Amino acid sequence: MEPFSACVIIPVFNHSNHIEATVRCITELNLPCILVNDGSNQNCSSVLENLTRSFNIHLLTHEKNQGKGAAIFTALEFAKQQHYTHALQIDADGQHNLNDINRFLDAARQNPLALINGVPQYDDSVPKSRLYGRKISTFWVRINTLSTDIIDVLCGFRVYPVDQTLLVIHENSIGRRMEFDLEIIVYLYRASIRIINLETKVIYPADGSSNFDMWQDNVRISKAHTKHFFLMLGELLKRIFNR
Ligand SMILES: Nc1nc2c(ncn2[C@@H]2O[C@H](COP(=O)(O)OP(=O)(O)OP(=O)(O)O)[C@@H](O)[C@H]2O)c(=O)[nH]1
Ligand SMILES: [Mg+2]
Repeated sequence: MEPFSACVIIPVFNHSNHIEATVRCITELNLPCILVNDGSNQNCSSVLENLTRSFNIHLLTHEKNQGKGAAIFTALEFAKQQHYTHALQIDADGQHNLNDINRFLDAARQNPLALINGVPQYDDSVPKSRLYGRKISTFWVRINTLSTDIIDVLCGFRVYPVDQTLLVIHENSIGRRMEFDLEIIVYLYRASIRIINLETKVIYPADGSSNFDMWQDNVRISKAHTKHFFLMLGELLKRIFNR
């Protein structure tokens, strides 16, 4: 069996308030850390540059903003070049529970071919609109996979098996913005990758900011659900006619 070698990947777009604490924690855990500056503004870019002086991290840069999915793709390609077998994805905005990093990596170590998927446990800080949006997404994913195997599709805290994930990205047309999180997990499921759901606390820090565009990102997410609905329908019909 291939040896297990994990890194942490962080897509960053204009999130500078919590990134230092996140990077500090990851490096204290002795984990390699790959940041992708996805065309951030001057202030955030300077904060990220400064981090490379204080910590032993990799900083990759998109000159122009390309989207969260594009940033994760860049990070995964780099992780593969560096021979990491697994990549733990975490957001830059301080929403995720750093104390869960080792628990998620342990699960990946024990199940190296699976995707370890974060299932958010919110406190009262969560905006209601985001909570309802998630419920709708979960409903559609259950229909589109004809299963209840995926408990949440939008959580940015998860561990990818690098080779399997890149293969699925190369073989399919996957959105490069916020719809990436949901599309990649559905495509991995369709490629028979086991999904292991683990609960993790997610908060909305008082000084946090979201780049989630309630209109455009929700339209992208709805389009992705519609696409996967028809893919599911096509496969269902194929199965019925091939009987
Ligand atoms: N929205 C957005 N985020 C990006 C982009 N590129 C990288 N990111 C990073 O992706 C992560 C998630 O972004 P957020 O704006 O917090 O979106 P979210 O966590 O899904 O939404 P909230 O639940 O409202 O916080 C953060 O680490 C961002 O810095 C991009 O083009 N757009
Ligand atoms: Mg966020």
